[in-house]
Amino acid sequence: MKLQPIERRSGLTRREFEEEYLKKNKPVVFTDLAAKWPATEKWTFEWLSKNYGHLEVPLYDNNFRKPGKGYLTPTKHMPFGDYLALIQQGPTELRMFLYNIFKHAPELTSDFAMPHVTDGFLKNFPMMFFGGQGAKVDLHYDLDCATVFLTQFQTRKRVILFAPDQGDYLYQHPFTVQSEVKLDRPDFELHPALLKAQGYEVVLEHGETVFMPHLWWHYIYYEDGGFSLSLRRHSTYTRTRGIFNITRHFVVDKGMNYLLGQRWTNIKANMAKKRAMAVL
Ligand SMILES: O=C(O)CCC(=O)C(=O)O
Ligand SMILES: [Fe+2]
Repeated sequence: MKLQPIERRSGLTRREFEEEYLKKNKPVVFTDLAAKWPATEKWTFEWLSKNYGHLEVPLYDNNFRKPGKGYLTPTKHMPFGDYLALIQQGPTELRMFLYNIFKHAPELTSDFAMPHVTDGFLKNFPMMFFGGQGAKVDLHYDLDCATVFLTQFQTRKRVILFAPDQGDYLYQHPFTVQSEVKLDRPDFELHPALLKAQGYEVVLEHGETVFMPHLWWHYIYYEDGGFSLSLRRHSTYTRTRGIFNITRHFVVDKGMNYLLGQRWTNIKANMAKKRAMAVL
């Protein structure tokens, strides 16, 4: 497996970004896209806790994708303030996502702005992700196929990306957006094709934003407990493709998981293995 660093750029104009990165589907890290946002100063653990600590939030551990009854359901709920204290204290795999904090705190949306570097941002879909030190997001690509601008706050987060054409080396599970490999402890005996995968890597610092082209694989590791904001963008193509993926996910994958449980996971794993064998 070969990972090259993602380029860091500052002062990118719209024209430069669109020509050099967006049109080429090439990732980049903006060091200053969020420089003028009030959020970069204001959103500290203390401030969030003081103002929104009372909100009851859903949390997930790494088992939320395990087949069966608990598939994609939260592990527990807790007041947001307690959760923020927990991720500041030390390692925990508990993450908070799929919770629209902006619905409960709409004023937070005035602390950032849609980037000027291109069009098509979904103004109504900002999302926040929280995790403790050591938390990880297994390798996947986003179901809605949007292009993602992920901005990191306060602490560091490692992001590993692979282009869509690397799917076979990554043991992609058919009918889903999930890869079989665990990038925190890669097993090259189990997954020999992974050795051939070529990707990109960066450790995002406070205030930095990574541009992830649509359909790109991403793995995320919380170097420290912290949080990010994702802003999403669509083109006509990504929107159509996204609707297809979402339908497939809910109809095929959730349906088969319900019917077959662990057997469905095994079937997907076998198909992933066959595809990887073919590219070895
Ligand atoms: O940063 C995270 O915790 C998850 C981010 C992610 O998967 C995404 O923005 O699509
Ligand atoms: Fe994602």
